[in-house]
Amino acid sequence: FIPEASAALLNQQIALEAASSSAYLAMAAWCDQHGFDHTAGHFYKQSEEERKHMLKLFHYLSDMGGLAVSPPLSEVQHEFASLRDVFESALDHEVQVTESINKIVAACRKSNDFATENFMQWYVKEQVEEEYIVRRALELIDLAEAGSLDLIELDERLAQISYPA
Ligand code: OFO
Repeated sequence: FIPEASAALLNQQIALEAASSSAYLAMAAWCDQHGFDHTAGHFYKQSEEERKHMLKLFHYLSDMGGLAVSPPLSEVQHEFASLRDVFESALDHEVQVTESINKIVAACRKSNDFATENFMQWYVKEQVEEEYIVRRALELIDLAEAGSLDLIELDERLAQISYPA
């Protein structure tokens, strides 16, 4: 059993994760086109991850007896002014996702939906990692702009960032 209100929030989150997957696919294409092959690889991987995040929610909602909705395709941004612009957009996006997840957790607490709250804790932790990776990417871009890294090195380093567990 899942409360209606939780089911509606999870369907919104499913749509947001699907939008993340599409947004990162477009960022991968931009990076590919501008010679940042390794960074493109990072975004292709990220796009797949977001689809997994979406499916995890989708299965949870279905398994709890709710109706999971396959989200319609939304508008996707394909043009970026620079690599910095790509990562700044990615950070804005991740912060929006974090806020949405926090809202779901708060709503679950209020309605005593502890099962969904517990399920959503995985996403709370995941967002800490995802935001870290994009912030670290922006720091590396700062270093490149200050002349400490060339663009080839930057491209390689961007694809190697991992969360310090
Ligand atoms: Fe699904 O974590 Fe990013 O958006």
